[in-house]
Amino acid sequence: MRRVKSGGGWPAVFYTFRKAREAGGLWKLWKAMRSKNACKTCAVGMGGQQGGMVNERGVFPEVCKKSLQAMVADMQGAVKHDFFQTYSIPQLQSFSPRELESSGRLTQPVIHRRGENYYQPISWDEAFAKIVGKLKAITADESFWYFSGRSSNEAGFLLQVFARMYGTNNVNNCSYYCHQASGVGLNSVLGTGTATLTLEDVDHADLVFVIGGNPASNHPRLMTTMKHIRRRGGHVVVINPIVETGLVNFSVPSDPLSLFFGTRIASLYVQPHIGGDLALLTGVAKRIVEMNAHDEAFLTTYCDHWPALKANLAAHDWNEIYLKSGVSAEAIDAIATRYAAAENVVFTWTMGITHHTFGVENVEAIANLALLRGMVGRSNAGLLPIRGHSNVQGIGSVGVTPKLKDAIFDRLQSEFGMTLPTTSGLDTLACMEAAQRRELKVGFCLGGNLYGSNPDADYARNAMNQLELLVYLNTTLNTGHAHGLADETIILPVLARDEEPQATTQESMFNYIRLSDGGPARHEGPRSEIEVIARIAQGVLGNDGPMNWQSMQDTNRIRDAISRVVPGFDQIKTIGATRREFQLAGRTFHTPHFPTANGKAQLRAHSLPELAGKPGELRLMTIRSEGQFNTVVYEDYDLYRGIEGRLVILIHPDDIARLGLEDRQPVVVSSTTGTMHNIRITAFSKIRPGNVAMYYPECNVLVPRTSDPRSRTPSFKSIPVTLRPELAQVAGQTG
Ligand SMILES: Nc1nc2c(c(=O)[nH]1)N[C@H]1C(S)=C(S)[C@@H](COP(=O)(O)OP(=O)(O)OC[C@H]3O[C@@H](n4cnc5c(=O)[nH]c(N)nc54)[C@H](O)[C@@H]3O)O[C@H]1N2
Ligand SMILES: Nc1nc2c(c(=O)[nH]1)N[C@H]1C(S)=C(S)[C@@H](COP(=O)(O)OP(=O)(O)OC[C@H]3O[C@@H](n4cnc5c(=O)[nH]c(N)nc54)[C@H](O)[C@@H]3O)O[C@H]1N2
Ligand SMILES: [Mo]
Repeated sequence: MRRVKSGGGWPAVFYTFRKAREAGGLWKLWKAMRSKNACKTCAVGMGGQQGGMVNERGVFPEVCKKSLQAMVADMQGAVKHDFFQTYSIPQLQSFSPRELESSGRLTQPVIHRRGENYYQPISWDEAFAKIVGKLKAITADESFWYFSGRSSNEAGFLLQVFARMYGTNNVNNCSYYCHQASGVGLNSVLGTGTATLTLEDVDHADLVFVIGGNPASNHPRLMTTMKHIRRRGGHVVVINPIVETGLVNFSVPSDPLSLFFGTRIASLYVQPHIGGDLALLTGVAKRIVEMNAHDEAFLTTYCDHWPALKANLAAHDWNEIYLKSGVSAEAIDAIATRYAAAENVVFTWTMGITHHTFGVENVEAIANLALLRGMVGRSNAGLLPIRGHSNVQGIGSVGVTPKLKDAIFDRLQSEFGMTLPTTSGLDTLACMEAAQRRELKVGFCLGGNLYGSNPDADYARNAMNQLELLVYLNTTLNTGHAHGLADETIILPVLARDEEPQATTQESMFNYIRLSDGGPARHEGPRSEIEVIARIAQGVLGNDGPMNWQSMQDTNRIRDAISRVVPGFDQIKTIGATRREFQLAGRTFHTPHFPTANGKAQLRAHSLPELAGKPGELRLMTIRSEGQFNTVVYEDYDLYRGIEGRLVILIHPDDIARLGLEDRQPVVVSSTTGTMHNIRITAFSKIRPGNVAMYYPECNVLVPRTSDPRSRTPSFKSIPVTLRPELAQVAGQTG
């Protein structure tokens, strides 16, 4: 396959037409894309009341391949009526993520009982009775509640409140495998867990750092912002062990000039080793102080612990910094010089920062670096974790975390007269481990693919197998439905956001609340997530307690409750009537006063971690291709990296030669956790030697359950691995 020379561009345009055919015509797809619903893919956020493809600054058209993929997937036909009689569990297990996703929309509740070979249809009433009966028969702490980030604030709030009233804090979301380190790190420094700025601030920046992410693939709409910044003479500094094509040059499809000629994105591209960021960020901070380019007045007035950080930076040895970051003195100097010359600087980061055992420290180091020059707490500058799922931030805001924020906890008790559990509750990884130990009996998954997103895939399968009942609310089939099976497994088909009978809300990574109108159901069968949750809650707790679950099927009532308990959400109460979308109060910091105990930012000093791996080992990062959305794989090729196939290992030609291997040769990849056979060596000169990459979720058998002690996020990006040639070639065997 020919490698494209820039991201976006004509391939994205042609892709639109191809996808339109699948969706039943361009007009049909256009109408769906323009409906007043928040975009379904990443958390950059667009759509809502201004109509699809419009961002929060009113700019149109904003569209990316991902949103088309997600939309067309929801617009596909129903799973064939004899599908579950035709394909046995072993056959479903042999399906690829792509084959499962494209089997069609789920429309009929189905159940699988251990020992049987097939899923069987089950009526909604029978399914509800079974779930309610089981929940009544166990104690609440024998259950866990996992949420993905696509569901609405209303569904998220309703389900977490139900789980707590039922009696457990085993409530968590996919964030524990994603940006949890950002929340913890930002809170430790600033007392707030989300972006400190608005989209408009980013548009005015003259320097943007893009650290540990590939927004050209994963948040393509941000590339328009980068394009504007470059055109205005601003700069973009990328820190990434892979030179990502789309971060070097990107053709913004909605801009003719950019479409034809491409736009240069990175002004400076620095390739650290995987896990080298903490050393690198520390080095840049050290250099800034050496250059006397820091803002002493800001640091002493608005921050605590400046003397400690200053001493810590001075004490770090330069050679240790070069060694542990993999970055030269010249490159560190170049970054510091650019930073020192800029006036309005925005720091963005993604999974390359959070997916480490020191993810929280990484985030704190970014915050330190920003504070060093007073780039937090004013307009046109600040900190921006680039969030994943379209409503993952909202789900967290409305209380989907094991420990509720004190304010939410107190108000739920005082406003509704509830008595809530005070146990600490289990995070996502802890739930898997408790399930493995048979301490849990029931799992309930609001969307997502808990099995597919887990480290140590064999362990995850086994843990889920220990459960007595697993309930999935999903729109389409995924690998979890084939592998993550309990004694009884029930799949309930639900409506997508733009098919909801009532309006719902979502929160973007800029803390902006959007209203989605919903729309006509595309299929008969799927039900609203809210209706399903309320029905189960009503069955378990009845309607006479502090919450009348029957009446809570009305999203206006849910929003009323959210406005009464979640700080900053007052305006959500009336959004159904006013249709006025809004910026959450208390989240944007345009003055240097932070919600910490004394209002000052808390600088944090760090020691530098060793790079993962012993001599002879390679460091593996597990990443997304351009053609997938998390565990849902739409295409087997990775357009911008020019990679065909997914059972491959991306490795630098120097490493191939050093190991005496050859391009395209099948190898065995081993980690402390697992082994994969028949992985194709794929020469990839854009990756920093010593580091390798493989595609998630297929490679999750290799990922250990090692996690960051502070955020409990698995170390998905720094896995020591070894390679050896595949001797006896076993066709198709990968596990
Ligand atoms: N198309 C598409 N869009 C998506 C998703 C998707 O699957 N597909 N998923 C959504 C979700 S939930 C999320 S969380 C985001 C994920 O968005 P990203 O974080 O951009 O996705 P990953 O593929 O995990 O990207 C990892 C990037 O970090 C780099 N990296 C790896 N290790 C390190 C390191 O140690 N240091 C540094 N500096 N860089 C490193 C890799 O080279 C790669 O470019 O995207 C969201 N948007
Ligand atoms: N090795 C490795 N593992 C990783 C990562 C990595 O980089 N490397 N990344 C991690 C990250 S960042 C994340 S966020 C997790 C992803 O974890 P999850 O969010 O659990 O997984 P997804 O693959 O996004 O979930 C896809 C499923 O969501 C369902 N779905 C889609 N829309 C809706 C809807 O509107 N309602 C409902 N109820 N269901 C819907 C579909 O059925 C689809 O099959 O994976 C993590 N795992
Ligand atoms: Mo994510």
